[in-house]
Amino acid sequence: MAEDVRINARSTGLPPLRIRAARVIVTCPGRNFVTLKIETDQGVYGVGDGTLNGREKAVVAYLEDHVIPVLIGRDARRIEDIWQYLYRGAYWRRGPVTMRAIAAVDMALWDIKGKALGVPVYDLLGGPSRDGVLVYGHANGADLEETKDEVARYLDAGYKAIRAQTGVPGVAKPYGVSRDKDFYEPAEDELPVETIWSTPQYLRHAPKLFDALRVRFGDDVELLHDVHHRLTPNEAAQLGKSLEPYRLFWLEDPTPAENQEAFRLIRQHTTTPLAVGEVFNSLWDAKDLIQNQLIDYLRATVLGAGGITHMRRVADFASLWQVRTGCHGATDLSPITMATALHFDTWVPNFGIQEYMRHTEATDAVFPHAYWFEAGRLHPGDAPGHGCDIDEALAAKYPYAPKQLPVARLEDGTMWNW
Ligand code: GCO
Ligand code: MG
Repeated sequence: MAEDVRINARSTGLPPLRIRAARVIVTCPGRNFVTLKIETDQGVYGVGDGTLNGREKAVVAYLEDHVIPVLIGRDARRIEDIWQYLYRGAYWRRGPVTMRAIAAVDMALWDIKGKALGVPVYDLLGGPSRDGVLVYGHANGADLEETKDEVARYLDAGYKAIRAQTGVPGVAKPYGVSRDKDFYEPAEDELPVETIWSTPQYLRHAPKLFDALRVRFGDDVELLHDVHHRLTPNEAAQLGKSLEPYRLFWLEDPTPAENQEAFRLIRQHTTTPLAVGEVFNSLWDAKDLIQNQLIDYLRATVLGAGGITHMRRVADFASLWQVRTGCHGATDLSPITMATALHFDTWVPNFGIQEYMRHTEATDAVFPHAYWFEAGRLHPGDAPGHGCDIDEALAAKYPYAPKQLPVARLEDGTMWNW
């Protein structure tokens, strides 16, 4: 008689991993990061990122007051059940604070499960779909000449895809142009810096940037550009049309996306690929854009959109309409998010590209990680879990410093979209 090989329906191959403690670590190695550390009774711990640029303390309070108390004693193996508990149990569903708190828990739980099983997270998701994750870097300059030189520098560094942002004549602090060419950090001051925006100046200047870049670098380099929510739908249609000769990889955030229907107007006038979603926090923010094929890339990521557990669903839904991922990866997402996103990127079938704004050396020291850059791609490494940790002793040397993102006004003083 063959041995009874029925598997106990409750066994997962792992012993119960009871959550015995969890705490939030806030550190500011040049900019603020919010990290959740979850410890289990088996000695395995995991870390997750909960950073929300300019609103970090809101996520800290949400985690400390409303999440950690309900985590203690739960089985860390039950990633999905804990996600559903925190999402449905919140009652006040969705929103950037709630979903980043859930994301911090989710990243930490996937990290724990990978460590407990001794496998990298991408193997838990279904294994690699690619060798290395195509990334894009951020070239920016005060004027066309400096921007061209910065693109050349990123090409020399091995990037295959480069976002280009440049100064706009008559606009004092345009989006995406930084003093430090390697590290772009917009949240510079305790109170929001007021910037002025001129759409007419911008619409006249943007095509000149990409004409200059194609003349100097030819067609091989993938060029991206971020409009950063500054245009009306019709203005975005004008811009998309004017940039068609330069074949951008994508035009990002052309107009605010609360009204997903607005993208239909842009789509009617231009074939320039569109990317949106770094400010989205759930599939519901993108559902109409995806199913009406109004975008080509979705910028939501494991931090903003509730962790791997939700991002898998978002990506699968997007794949039905051939929308690809283009995860947000600015410096205000910690190396824990970058590490976790790279495991997601390594697995996800409808991968597009990963943003890669390098962190400072101080940040990389606080968050030691397994991922590395080579020939225009990031590689997650094969450490168990997501491969990123936090050096708590070093983190403690960088106390929280209140910072806020800038705001934007039009030249007549009208509040606008930063
Ligand atoms: C990007 C984003 C950033 C945001 C920043 C806000 O495309 O990387 O637009 O530059 O402005 O993440 O905190
Ligand atoms: Mg952006």
